[in-house]
Amino acid sequence: GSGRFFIGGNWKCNGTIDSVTQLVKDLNAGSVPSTVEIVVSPTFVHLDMVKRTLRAPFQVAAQDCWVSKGGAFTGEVSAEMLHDFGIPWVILGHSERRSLCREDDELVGMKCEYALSQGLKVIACIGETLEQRESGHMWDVIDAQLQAIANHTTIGNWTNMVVAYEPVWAIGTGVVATPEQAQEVHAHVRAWVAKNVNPQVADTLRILYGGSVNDQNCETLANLEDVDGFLVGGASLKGPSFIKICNSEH
Ligand code: G2H
Repeated sequence: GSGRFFIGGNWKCNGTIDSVTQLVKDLNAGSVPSTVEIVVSPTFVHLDMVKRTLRAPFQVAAQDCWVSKGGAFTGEVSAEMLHDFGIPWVILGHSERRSLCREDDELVGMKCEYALSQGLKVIACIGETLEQRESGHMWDVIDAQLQAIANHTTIGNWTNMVVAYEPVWAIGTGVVATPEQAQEVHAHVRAWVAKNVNPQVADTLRILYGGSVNDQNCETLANLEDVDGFLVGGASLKGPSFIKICNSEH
C-alpha cells in the first residue's frame, strides 16, 4: 500500500443524540495506532456535535455536499459551510447517492472539483453493480467514474483525495469482495491513475476498499498490496468493532 493507512467510518443515515454520544465515548476510549488516519462521517445534524466531542486522532467528514456555492438550494449544505465549521473531509459519489439520488459521474466530478476548491479533502467513491460485473462492463464503468473525477481534479489536488472502491453488490449485504477481487480492482485503479493522471499521483494515492468490511475480514484485506484503507459502514456504528478495524494493518 501507499501513504498512511486510512480508515473511514460512514455512519450513513443513522444515529440519535444518545447513540452518537455513546459511539463518540467508545471511540475516545479506544486505542488506535498513530500511523493510521481515521475519519468518521456522521449525518449533517450530528456533525458539529461529533467534531466538538471526538478527540484526536479522529477526524470527521460530511457524507455529501452541494455541487457549487451555496444559495437558493433548499435542503443542501455547501462545501464552504463545511469548511467554515472546520470539517476537513467530505465523502462524494457514494453509491447510495449515485443510485438513490441519481448522481451521475459528471455531477460527482463537479462536486469533487468544487469541494477541493473550497479546501475540503475528498473521499471519492466508485464501484460497479453486480449486473455490470456479470455483464462484463465493470472496467468501463470504473474507468468512466475515474475519468469524470480526473477531468475535474488538478494534479496538485489529488493529494487531497482518497478513492474508495466499493462494489455495490458488497455494500451492506454481508457479501464482502474476496481478497483477489479487491486486489484486482485496486491494482487496476492505481494503473489507471498512473496512465491517465500521473505516475507519482498513483504511487501515493490511497485506495480504500468498502463493502461489508467488519472486524473479522479486515485483517486479510488490510494486507493486500493495493489496499490502503477501508470505508466502513455498518461496522463503524459499533465502537469496539470499528476500533478493531482501525488496528487491522500490520
Ligand atoms: C459501503 C460501506 C460504507 P457497509 O457503503 O461506505 O457500507 O460497510 O455497511 O457495506
